[in-house]
Amino acid sequence: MSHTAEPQIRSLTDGEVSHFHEKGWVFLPGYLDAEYASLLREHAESYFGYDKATDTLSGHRDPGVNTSGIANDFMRVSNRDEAFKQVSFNPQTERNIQQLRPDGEGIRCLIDVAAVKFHAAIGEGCGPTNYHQDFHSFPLSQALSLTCWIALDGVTPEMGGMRFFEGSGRDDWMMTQPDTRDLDGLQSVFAAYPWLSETATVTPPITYQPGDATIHNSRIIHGAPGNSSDRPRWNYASTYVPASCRYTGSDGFLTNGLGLAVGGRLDHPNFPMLPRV
Ligand SMILES: O=C(O)CCC(=O)C(=O)O
Repeated sequence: MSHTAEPQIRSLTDGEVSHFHEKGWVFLPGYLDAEYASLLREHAESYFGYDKATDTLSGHRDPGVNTSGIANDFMRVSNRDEAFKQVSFNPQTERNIQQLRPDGEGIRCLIDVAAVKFHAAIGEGCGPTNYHQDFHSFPLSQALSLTCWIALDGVTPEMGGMRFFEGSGRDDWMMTQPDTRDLDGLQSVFAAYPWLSETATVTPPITYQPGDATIHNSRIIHGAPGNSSDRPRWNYASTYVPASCRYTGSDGFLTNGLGLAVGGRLDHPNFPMLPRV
């Protein structure tokens, strides 16, 4: 899709960087300018076949869209759409990620995803995001990847604002994954990992304005309630790793079958470097 606008992505404050290091996540109000967030939402609406005026699915959905009970997503939308690419591969994004996870060799993007958690009237993809840690999906020597999750429209708690188990990433334990228990509620997580109640505090579901973002590390337990509102929840999430990280050879849906050398770098077109200035 074509567009002419340039995204305005702001830098991080010292307080935000400290919060991330201490808590494993950080809320970034006004991270991307709201106008550009709305532009991305419009592009996403068209890929997902959603007509805002009538609040219906038009039936035409891009073949890149995957549907599930939890959310509908379009992985690597930046390969198709320059407007998304200008955010996930922006030099300011590189500077921001470097502040949180410095690497002299640079930063790679592992995956970027435009997603929508629809509302009940649409009837699909409105379920809760089960509580999980991300690093199971990424078999890398430096497990601490970062995900930047940008709201493309307002997100209220009822729409499924993200929640984080602050403190859950500090200890040397991990959730089993995939967890056969249905960890879609806070109580089910505490029941499965009772010691968490002593070490972790759960944040309330976050309210986002268009362009607000959170960045979380891949060890923190996080999830989201389902969308019980009457509006879709739109977001764009990109996951970054330090370029010096190496492939461990373990199972991972992004790395399986790519012919990556165990112990080698992620030199593969699926994992491009971010530009530096
Ligand atoms: O969008 C959500 O509800 C969850 C996203 C998530 O788990 C992630 O970005 O790591």
